[in-house]
Amino acid sequence: MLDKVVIANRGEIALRILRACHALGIKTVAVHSTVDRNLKHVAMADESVCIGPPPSAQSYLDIPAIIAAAEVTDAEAIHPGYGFLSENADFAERVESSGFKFIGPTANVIRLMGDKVEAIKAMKAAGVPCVPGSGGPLGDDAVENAKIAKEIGYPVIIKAAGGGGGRGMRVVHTEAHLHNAISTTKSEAKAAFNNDMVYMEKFLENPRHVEIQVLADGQGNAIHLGERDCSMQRRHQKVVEESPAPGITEEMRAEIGKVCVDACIRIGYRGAGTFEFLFENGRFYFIEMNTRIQVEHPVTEMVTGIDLVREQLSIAAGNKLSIRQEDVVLRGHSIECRINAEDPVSFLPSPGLIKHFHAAGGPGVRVDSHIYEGYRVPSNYDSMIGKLIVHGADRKQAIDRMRVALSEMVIDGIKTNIPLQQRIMADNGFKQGGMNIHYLEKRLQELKDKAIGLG
Ligand code: MV4
Repeated sequence: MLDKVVIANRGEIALRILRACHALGIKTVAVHSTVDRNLKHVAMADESVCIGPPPSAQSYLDIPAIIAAAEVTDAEAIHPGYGFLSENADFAERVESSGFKFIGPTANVIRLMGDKVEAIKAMKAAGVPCVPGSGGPLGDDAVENAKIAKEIGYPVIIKAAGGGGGRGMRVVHTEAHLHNAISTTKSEAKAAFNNDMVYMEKFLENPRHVEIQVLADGQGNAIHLGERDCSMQRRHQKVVEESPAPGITEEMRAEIGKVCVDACIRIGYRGAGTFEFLFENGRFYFIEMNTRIQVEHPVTEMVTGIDLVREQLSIAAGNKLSIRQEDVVLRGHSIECRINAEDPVSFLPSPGLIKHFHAAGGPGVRVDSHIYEGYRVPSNYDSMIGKLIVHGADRKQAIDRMRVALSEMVIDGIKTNIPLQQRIMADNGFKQGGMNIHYLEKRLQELKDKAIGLG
């Protein structure tokens, strides 16, 4: 097993990684910005290093500072968590060339998946079902582009190759708007990602977001751990996630799961990863792959009983996968509610001092959070302050447990989205399950228009 790990992240995921390390007897190094010196995992870590001022660019994104922290503490590996440097191929490369293990895939695989055009090409070649599209970057020939769009059929979506996660996209409904949409997306992509490459896909109007979790050891072995439904989102920020996805049969899961596993082996994938699909009319369409541990990984852990961060650490230590596909059994249903320090109506961030905190508890209830009474939520980072995760024998029991858990949770001093989550748990569409990616935003708009409650 690894000897000592630098946790190159903050908040709840830094704490999650620290717990997995300590359970395996791995020593931990917390790196933190000045404003984060009171983070819970910093107090619990074997060692800590302050790497810079509050702005992420000068701390959690400062590659030399993080590598220097690994050097001075004589660490063996670096875990990037999610966000920050987690999908930065140059970071992975510099970690490895400095003699440390990067807890994730190789830099080349991160780079491949970071270029959405190349990622789709690789997945298509591996037999993964993709959205009908241009199959490559768009050129400057307006006539040729119009021909591609006509073949795909309107509406189409123009996406930046360097984008992902909802950044740099534009929907086009008619040929009259195509040329302008391509030009605008290109110049925005150039400014945002320093890469003006764009591609075209058929725009799916009412899909669900369903993603497949995989684990691979980079030694020819890979497994899938079923799917998560992440359709409950607002402005590309997931709000509620669950596993299994309502309506996905065992046969569908086994089929798409095997496709993802075969693709992992084909591209030499290593570590935990996620295949993101749009799911519409009973079919899966690959859109992108995430090469990191994700925020919503706990719902998969709850239904499989597999500790994903432990597996990441084991794979990075050079061990072969110890779990066979036939040993992966999905049991019951799990739901995660993200808890954000924000106004539940305006969604504006609400940083500040936490005056009282009581965590929810009881059977099948898990709280992944770094907050405590007296902790001050800084304004410099993402507003997510934790996740409430429940498990139940079935979806109905999971919703019931979440409803009770949300009502037990006390976070005083700042505003949180707990009231919003309570309304979602009581909403008829959510209770039915299988709502599409537009459902929450539509419901919130109705709420504004009519000033009525969800449900
Ligand atoms: C799409 C799509 C419809 N058709 N691609 C947004 C995030 C990025 N990962 C891909 N996204 C989308 N791609 C095609 N061909 C709709 C979205 C989309 C979306 C996807 C997943 C979750 C939430 C979303 C919200 C708006 C749009």
